Amino acid sequence: MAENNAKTSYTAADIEILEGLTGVRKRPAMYIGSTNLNGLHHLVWEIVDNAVDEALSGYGKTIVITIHKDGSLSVLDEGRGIPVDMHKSTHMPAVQLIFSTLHSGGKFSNKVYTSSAGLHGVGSAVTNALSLYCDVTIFRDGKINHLRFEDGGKLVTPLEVLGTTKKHGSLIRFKPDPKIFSSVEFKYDTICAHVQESAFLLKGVKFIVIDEREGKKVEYCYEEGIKEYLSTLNANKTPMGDIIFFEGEESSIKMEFAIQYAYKDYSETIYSYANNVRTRDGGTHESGFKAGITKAVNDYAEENNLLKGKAKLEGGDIREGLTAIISLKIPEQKIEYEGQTKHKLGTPEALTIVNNFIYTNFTYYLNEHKEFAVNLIRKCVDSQTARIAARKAKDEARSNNKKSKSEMILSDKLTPAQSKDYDHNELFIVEGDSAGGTAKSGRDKIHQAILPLRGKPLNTEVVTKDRMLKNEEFATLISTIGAGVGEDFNPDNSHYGKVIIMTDADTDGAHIQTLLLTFFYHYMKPLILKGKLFVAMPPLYRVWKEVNHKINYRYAWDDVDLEKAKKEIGPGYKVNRYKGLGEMNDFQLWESTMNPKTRQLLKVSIEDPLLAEQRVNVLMGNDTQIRRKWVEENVNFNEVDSFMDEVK
Ligand code: TSJ
Repeated sequence: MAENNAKTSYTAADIEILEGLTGVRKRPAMYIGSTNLNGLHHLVWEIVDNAVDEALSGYGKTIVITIHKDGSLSVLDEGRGIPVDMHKSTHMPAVQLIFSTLHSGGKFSNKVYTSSAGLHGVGSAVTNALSLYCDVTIFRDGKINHLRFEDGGKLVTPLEVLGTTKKHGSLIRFKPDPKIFSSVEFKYDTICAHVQESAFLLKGVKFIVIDEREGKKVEYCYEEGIKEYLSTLNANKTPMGDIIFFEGEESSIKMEFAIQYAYKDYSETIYSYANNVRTRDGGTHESGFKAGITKAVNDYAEENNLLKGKAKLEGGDIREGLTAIISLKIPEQKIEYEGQTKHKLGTPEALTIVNNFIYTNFTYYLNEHKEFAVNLIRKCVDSQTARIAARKAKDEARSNNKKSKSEMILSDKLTPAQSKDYDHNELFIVEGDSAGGTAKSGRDKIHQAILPLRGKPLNTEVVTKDRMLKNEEFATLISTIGAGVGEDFNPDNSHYGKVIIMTDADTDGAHIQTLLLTFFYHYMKPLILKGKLFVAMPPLYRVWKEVNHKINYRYAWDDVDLEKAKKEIGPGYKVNRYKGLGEMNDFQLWESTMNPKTRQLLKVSIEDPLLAEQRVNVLMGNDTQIRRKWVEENVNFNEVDSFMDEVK
């Protein structure tokens, strides 16, 4: 309406805004991490998070996410509607500012607990800046308000009132710009997995995901929240006792815990969250949780004379077979993270609060459930006994200084590192003997070991554990890493701080990578969870030019990078294309792919535990039809998608 868009001339604010959004388009990765599929979906999370925040504040119980046929995506909530009132100094409606200025979020909200999933804390403006269009409809105060941006955030339809309504809420529809992203195809499965995780954490909020391209639709709504999350994770296990659930609040920190033990399970699975964002590397809340459980179990065992003269239980003894979900809501001003990313909670208060809370409540629970308590302590003592026996056997093997049979097999294949500083050693699993040879002469002999692989590894998804163990390649790999396998695998015993898969950048290489990842996922999952498994990124090109008998050169990792490299080297450049690792000489392989100072590595992560399980089964299982369909729909080997996570 006229009075709402009475702007006729450019102001300083307009110019600032324009520059802000242009900046996002110039350096999108700074705001969304990357311009691959991960980055594309960041746009979605950024928008959805706003709707989630509104629901978290108590407004609106349903959020609808729709992938439209034109490649756009919309998010609809039933909240109060984004404010449309005029902002004083800029003479712009608040909603317009929200979509056109960076970091404006805080100015318009006084929320206490906000989710902040975006790695870089970016705003709706970033999504707008990276879209062909962004269409905003707000149902508020009985009116349907509308405005529209096009071509990277240019306002083409100022705020107008389209009619009246009894509804309230916000509807945002945007279409990502293919000039920015390597792919603009939203993935239904990726969106579902993320949304399901949010739904587990937001008790009672209903999420609907619709894919109009293929007529698919799913609803996620969990009245029981993280309890249902845990029962989904443990669906295929043999539980020991019920799901234990605690919730409480202390100094404005709200906490929820779901805990369950399982028989025949020796792994420890803890998923922790702060303000609905996964804290993948744990932090103070997780440490407090572990300390609380350890003390509660030890005190109980001692008071009831269940240890019978044995030593105190270690934390690890108590956590074998444990699955737990920890969810904390921490007020904005108290939230702190460790490191650059938001993967590790740093808030010191969370440690003591959680520790005391868990100690008190778990102690109470044990006293109220004697049978469970006795079973649990028996299981812990078994773990303790096994741990002590394993340590003893290892010490003996070491003092005998004899090589075991498996160690002898590996000795002629493995080129070991000279250092015994395991944490700083790196194992390169290399495709093919010839690349293995190059890697052997190019490596840092002190800290890098090379294990060449011949041919395609066995598909461990479709064979039994016995057959896998008889396979020479895997037997060698297991003894090389030296930390056991399957239930007995202990990442703390790994002979390498980093295990790096290095294959050619072609489809065969990608297949080998997948087969190895499948193996690690099934038999050495804790290695992945501890962030010790990586994929090397060999460059695809080397751009060079001779100037005054000197060669200037630079490697390039993809086609976009290649264009940059050509510009940097300047007219007269020549390009080598590497079809495989074998086409590089030892120095080139070292400086481009192996040297920690110059290489690019991808850390393998299990972004979403539920989806990862599903994916591995679909991709590697026996049902070739499902598999082919999945591969056709999802696999893009030119691109690193959410199965992995970029580090350097
Ligand atoms: F729908 C959506 F998910 F796409 C989306 C919803 C996207 C964006 C960018 C924002 C929202 C959104 C924002 N939903 N609800 C709100 N609420 C507010 O911005 C709001 C409403 C009222 C008040 C108030 O104090 O009256 C304050 C705020 C922050």
